[in-house]
Amino acid sequence: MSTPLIGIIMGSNSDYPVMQQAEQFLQQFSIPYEIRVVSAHRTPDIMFEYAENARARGLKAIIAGAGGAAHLPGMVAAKTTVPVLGVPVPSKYLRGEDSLLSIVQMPKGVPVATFAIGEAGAANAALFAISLLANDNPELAQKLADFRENQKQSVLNMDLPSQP
Ligand code: RP5
Repeated sequence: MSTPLIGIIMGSNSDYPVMQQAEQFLQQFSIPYEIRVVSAHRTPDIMFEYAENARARGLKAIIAGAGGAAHLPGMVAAKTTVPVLGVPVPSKYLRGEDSLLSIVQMPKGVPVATFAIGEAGAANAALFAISLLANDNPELAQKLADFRENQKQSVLNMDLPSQP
């Protein structure tokens, strides 16, 4: 695989069923990516090293998913100017609302683009990362346009049980 352009990180392998949605979209659009577990509170030094080296390694965006007191995206953003896309992972007791608030309420000056809780957020984070790459890549922009057109067609083809 060529040099990764997008990094997917998550606080635990228990986040993978959600973050897999992001991975699937990067695969579908043939985007070189890497994916790994990086925990803010259990491997803080590795998290900082990952963030500090991200730009020099050629990453164009980092998709960071975490649950609970989800400080991973914010702490990564604190150590890099590569865009960080935060995905709140559903938590056991608060259904991910805690994750969402932890990620979205960044103090002014260090942004984290925050997505929806769960699978939709992971998928949309990947699509957003792809759209960033498409700014400089007309072929990729066309693939995104095709994807949107397919979505449109699937809605136009929707049947309802009571339709005559
Ligand atoms: C966070 O704690 C992870 O992002 C995960 O969502 C949550 C629970 O982690 P595990 O106990 O499943 O490893 O760090």
